[in-house]
Amino acid sequence: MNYKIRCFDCGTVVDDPFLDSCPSCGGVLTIETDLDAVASLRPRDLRSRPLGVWRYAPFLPVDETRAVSLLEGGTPLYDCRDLASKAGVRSLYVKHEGANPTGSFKDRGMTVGVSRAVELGCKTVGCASTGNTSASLAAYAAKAGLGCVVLLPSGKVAAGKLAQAMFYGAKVVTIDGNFDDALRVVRQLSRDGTLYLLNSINPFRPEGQKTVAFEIIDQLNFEVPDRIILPVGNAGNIGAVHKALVEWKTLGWIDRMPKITGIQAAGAAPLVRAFREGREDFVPEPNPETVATAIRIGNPVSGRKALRALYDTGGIATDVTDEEILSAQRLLGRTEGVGVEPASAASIAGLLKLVNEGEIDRDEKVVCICTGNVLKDPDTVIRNCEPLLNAEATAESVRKVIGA
Ligand code: AN7
Repeated sequence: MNYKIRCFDCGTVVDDPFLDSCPSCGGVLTIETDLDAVASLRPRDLRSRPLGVWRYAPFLPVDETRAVSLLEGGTPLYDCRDLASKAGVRSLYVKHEGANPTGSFKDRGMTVGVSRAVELGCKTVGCASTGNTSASLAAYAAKAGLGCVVLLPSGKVAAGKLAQAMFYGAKVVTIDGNFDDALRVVRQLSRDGTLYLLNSINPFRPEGQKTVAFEIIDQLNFEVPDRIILPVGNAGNIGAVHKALVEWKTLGWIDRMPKITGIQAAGAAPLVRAFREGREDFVPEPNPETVATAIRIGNPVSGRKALRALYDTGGIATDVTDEEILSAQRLLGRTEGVGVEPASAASIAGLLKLVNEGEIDRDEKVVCICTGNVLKDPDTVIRNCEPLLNAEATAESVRKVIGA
């Protein structure tokens, strides 16, 4: 595939593959897909390949034959009828990204990002992370035989994610600061050549993340949903979903755009504030705080892409409290048997809130993207569920404690 690396803000074409922002304006970079190169394709041409990221190889800017893959994507799209009726919408689908190889949506971007690193001949890759990016990068670096360095905000990464990064053999560095501080430092390490940066500021990452939107449309047999709701932290994913839909709309593969709807945690919601004021730019939140540590981010690097996605599709952004997040997480688990981590449940919490407020029409067909697996953050689950029951080793004692 032919493509150009372009500045999202000023349009400058960037040749140096190691830059992490626009040399003219400092803006965030994006890949310009050459849609002429895929214009003769039809959706059915892709259907002979298994559902997953690499079904969509003609839309990805790396050589498929040298892909570093753990068979990512191809995640379930659940038709959640009981939850739909509880939420009060016509139909509700949940895209369970926790079913990816390392348990989060990050694997879609990482297969493309690490393939790019190999293509460029890099020896060491790295990222800052609230947890999932580090877990994913560590696994793909292991698969590719690359060194891996991850910078994590000290004390604020869920146990499952920390365990994964350590397990796959990355050098795990905890930083005295939050995610935004860690990202600032890792960008310096990238500029001085210590590592190849694989945060979503690297435009190859969102290219892989586009495929979640392709899959949703594919799984719905090209019947476009009215709305796609997803949690927003650093805002890589929401911009990627938008880019995917624009590409297929441009090709005529879909005839309309779903309203893209972004949900942030109330303590880390700079983009929601900007959206409410109708601004193209946002003011960072200096002290982000939320139980959903995955999206505990105050200065989203791709924030401008997120705002564009919302405005272009007539979507909405809103924030949800920690309580709303935890209660939506339990509701999804106990109604549908789908276990997601707190940040992912923000999309469900946002749906419930926006239906109640009358912002989402009860006649809509909605897809919620749930980005990570419940096992990522067992401590939060255990803290927020009913306490364990203990019994003597007799049937009588068990009957008593379960109230039978
Ligand atoms: C479960 O791992 O930023 O808006 O460093 O782990 O694309 O940032 C994770 C983000 C949503 C937000 N849900 O996605 C990281 C990191 C889960 C996440 C998000 C994240 P973006």
